[in-house]
Amino acid sequence: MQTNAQEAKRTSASSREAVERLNTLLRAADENGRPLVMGIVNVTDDSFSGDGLHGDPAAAIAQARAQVGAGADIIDLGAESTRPGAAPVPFQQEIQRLVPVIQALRREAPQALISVDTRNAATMHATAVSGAHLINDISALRGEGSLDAALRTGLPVVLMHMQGEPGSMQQAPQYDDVLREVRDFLGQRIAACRAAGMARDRILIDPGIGFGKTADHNLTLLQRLQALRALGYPLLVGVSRKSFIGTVAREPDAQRRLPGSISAALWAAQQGAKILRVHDVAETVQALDVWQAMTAGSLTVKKPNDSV
Ligand code: 9MG
Repeated sequence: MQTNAQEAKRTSASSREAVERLNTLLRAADENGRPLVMGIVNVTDDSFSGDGLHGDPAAAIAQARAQVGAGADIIDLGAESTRPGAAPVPFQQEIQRLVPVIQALRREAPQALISVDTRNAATMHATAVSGAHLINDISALRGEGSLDAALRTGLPVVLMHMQGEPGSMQQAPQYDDVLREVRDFLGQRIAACRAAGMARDRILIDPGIGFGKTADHNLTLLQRLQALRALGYPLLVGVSRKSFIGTVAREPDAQRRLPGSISAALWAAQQGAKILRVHDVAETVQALDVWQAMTAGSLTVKKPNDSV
């Protein structure tokens, strides 16, 4: 049986390793001129994007393994649906769904970093102890106790912009100036994390495409990603199968939005996104291979994991 002191020491060593591994991959991504790929694995009941695995850990493990095989650098595991209109999931259920998947991935795909998509402080703690490497919080650590919990895990965090709550965020999103408001919000959340003692190299930011935004708001943000990069933190962008793609391409079926998703992912890469969050890993990796070779003007395609 481990004492609290032993557990704290082990957790701090593994969180230091997580920060180092993520930053090594981000540096490799910079050197190679291509973003990292984060595969989406949803252990949820939701099947809006055709990605819900009905809370089945074995299916989640198989999907994550396949994504790592297809070239994902990071796997983002979520147990609470964040699609518009979704209801919150109790943290006990979230932990119950996530922990077995994290433990299996640590054993079976040790080369991949494991991200946990959660807004709950208790889930942040439990999944960090189980071996997660990154916290992806769509509410940018504004939930009760979540900034403190994330801080104590020692893990890197993704701070995402969202207007409102998933249940109602798409009802009437409104901004005077979406770019300024998203940039100011992210700046304030960075400042809150830094003031609480979080190191610079633990923070990533995300404009939150589709979270309390119309198609026009999303397009403005994607057009001006450079202005968010100017905040000085690595930018994660998730466009995969999102509704603005359906609006632009007149495609109501989320599962038929792969071409639009790849087009938007390459645009984000061109604007300097450092991590792309995607459902279709193999297809996105192939698109990035060709984009990278064309950018370099040579046949050399170096992937982040080649250099680490
Ligand atoms: C959980 N989730 C769904 N969409 C997302 C996005 O665009 N970014 C991040 N960080 N998480 C997301």
